[in-house]
Amino acid sequence: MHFSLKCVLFLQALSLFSLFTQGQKLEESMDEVKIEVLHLPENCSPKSKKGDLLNAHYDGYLANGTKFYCSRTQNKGHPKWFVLGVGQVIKGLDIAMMGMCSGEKRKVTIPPSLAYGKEGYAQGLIPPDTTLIFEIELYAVTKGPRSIETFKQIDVDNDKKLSKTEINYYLKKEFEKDDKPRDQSYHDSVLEDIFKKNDHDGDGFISSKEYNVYQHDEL
Ligand SMILES: [Ca+2]
Ligand SMILES: [Ca+2]
Repeated sequence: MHFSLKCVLFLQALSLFSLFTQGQKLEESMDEVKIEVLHLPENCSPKSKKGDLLNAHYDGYLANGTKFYCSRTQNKGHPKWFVLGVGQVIKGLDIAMMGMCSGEKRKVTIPPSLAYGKEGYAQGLIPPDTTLIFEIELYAVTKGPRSIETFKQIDVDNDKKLSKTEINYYLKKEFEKDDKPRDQSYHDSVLEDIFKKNDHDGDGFISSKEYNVYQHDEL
């Protein structure tokens, strides 16, 4: 199969990425993620921790060098946003991206038990028992969307629920912090995505209960 086709197929499958990893039974394993730091900025802080919202590009390779994933070809080349340590990505990536700062680059090797295990993924694109290698470039480490500090910060009128206006304003400020310009349509799609995933009762607000699904902070 031609590489680019493979990539497209995988990207389609990848939209199920978070779904797939949620509820996935991880086997107990002593296998470890191997981390090589390729670039470390002089000022390396803050360092990422569980619950932080990260913005990163990453390329994925099989051990034989075949590239199976490329975040740069997805979503108009915008780096991906995800919450660290909550199963939005495979277990190995959650481990591999801890303690990482903005601007840092890592090459990480993830054993099958912390990736797609015995079953593999995407109809053989990732075969069973495959070790995966990712090259990661981290652009931003921000306080996670699920921290109590962040909730209070977003909830400007202090009514214990987040309106679209409040979140829109917060996102705008966050995006202004890094100097990579983003167009309005990207901004809108992030906002829409946030409500689709979090406003479970559909009332147009994200309540503290809806917000705090990972419960690593008490509201
Ligand atoms: Ca509010
Ligand atoms: Ca709601």
